[in-house]
Amino acid sequence: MSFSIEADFLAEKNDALAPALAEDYQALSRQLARRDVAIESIVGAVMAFGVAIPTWGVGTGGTRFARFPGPGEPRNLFDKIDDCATIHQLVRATPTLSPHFPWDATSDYAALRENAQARGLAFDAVNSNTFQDQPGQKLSYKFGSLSHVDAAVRALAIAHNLECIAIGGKLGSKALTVWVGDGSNFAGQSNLTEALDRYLASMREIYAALPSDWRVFLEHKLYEPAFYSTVIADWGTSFAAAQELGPQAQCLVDLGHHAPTVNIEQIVARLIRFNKLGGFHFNDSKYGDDDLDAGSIGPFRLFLVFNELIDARARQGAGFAPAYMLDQSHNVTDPIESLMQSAIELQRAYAQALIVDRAALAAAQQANDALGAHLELKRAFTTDVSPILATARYRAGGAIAPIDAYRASGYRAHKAEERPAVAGTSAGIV
Ligand code: RM4
Ligand code: MN
Ligand code: MN
Repeated sequence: MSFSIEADFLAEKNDALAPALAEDYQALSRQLARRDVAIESIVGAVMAFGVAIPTWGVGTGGTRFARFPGPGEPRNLFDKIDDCATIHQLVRATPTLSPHFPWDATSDYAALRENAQARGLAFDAVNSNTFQDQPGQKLSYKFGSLSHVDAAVRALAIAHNLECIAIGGKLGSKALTVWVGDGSNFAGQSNLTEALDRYLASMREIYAALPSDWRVFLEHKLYEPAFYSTVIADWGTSFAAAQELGPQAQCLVDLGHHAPTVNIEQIVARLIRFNKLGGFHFNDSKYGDDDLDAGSIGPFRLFLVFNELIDARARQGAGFAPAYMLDQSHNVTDPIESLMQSAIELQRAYAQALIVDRAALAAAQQANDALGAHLELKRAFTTDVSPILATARYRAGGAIAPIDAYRASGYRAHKAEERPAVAGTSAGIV
């Protein structure tokens, strides 16, 4: 028997908190009404918000030095689905999973899809992996994959991506995310132009295999594992590659994949302008690809990204729908707690962006009132929208206080008993 959190248990926890939440909600409702914001429409929008959980995120992550496995880690994709379902049960903001292959490989994808569906979960973008060699692999990705100098290695990497599309088809996915670690560690090691040409030629073959209702997301990253040059290092290269490939190719912005001082919200605005923003890998970072929890370092920056998204939606309408995914590595926390809190932080940034007075902001911009415009953003950002988020969760059947409820349930301790540690688990990233 696999432990899950009972509805009665959750209801009891919520009952204790509901009266105080109602009071806070009323107070916020009056505050927002004075600013002509109808709180109910924000609650509705937050309830409709969804972000995909990366299957690799429910395992404990590691650093380049070590991984310290936690108790009750998921041992396979079915365990991961249990954890993702628990997260969604409590936060009601994570209805999809983004799987990674071959980490999540299994023999029966139809059964997998049914299992997820039965837990109320669906599949978002599938991620390919040509940055590691798999056991028994004949050719190595040590010196690259899609851009490798050897056509046989490129063919292997292309075939893997085609397999990911085929698996995604069985799971109901509509997108493939391609991140390659290809690059070089020494000046002169790689011909910078030819490496990009080879990448593009490989991507053309992958693009040609996409079903017509699919998209392919190109994920750029400044450095690591390559430390001198990376083939798809920045949004400019990613954009140009997506442009060459065609309309089904779009760019994916992983927040941690930029130089520390780069203006990410402006990159987002640029990609939107050229219709090439495919989606996000949300996380936070202080130095590099730290994969810290979303909103834990720079909540204002996260808000500014959502501010661009709301601005774009106002401009482009409901058809504007980038894919939202988390991509984090949890080294020192319980991954379930981190993922719940991260989803909530995204909803917070989203709700805050929704209450920006766009007319007042536009007027201040038009009048060159720099501080006035800035204060419009700050007014939204400093509004505590927590009662909106809690109310959205509560109404959707989730937990008013998800982390407290999760801790009180003893879920992790139960899983520690049910899931004896196995060697070579694919959970987490080292
Ligand atoms: C990379 C990148 C990819 C993710 C891998 C695990 O740094 O962010 O999106 O698939 O890590
Ligand atoms: Mn990523
Ligand atoms: Mn990354």
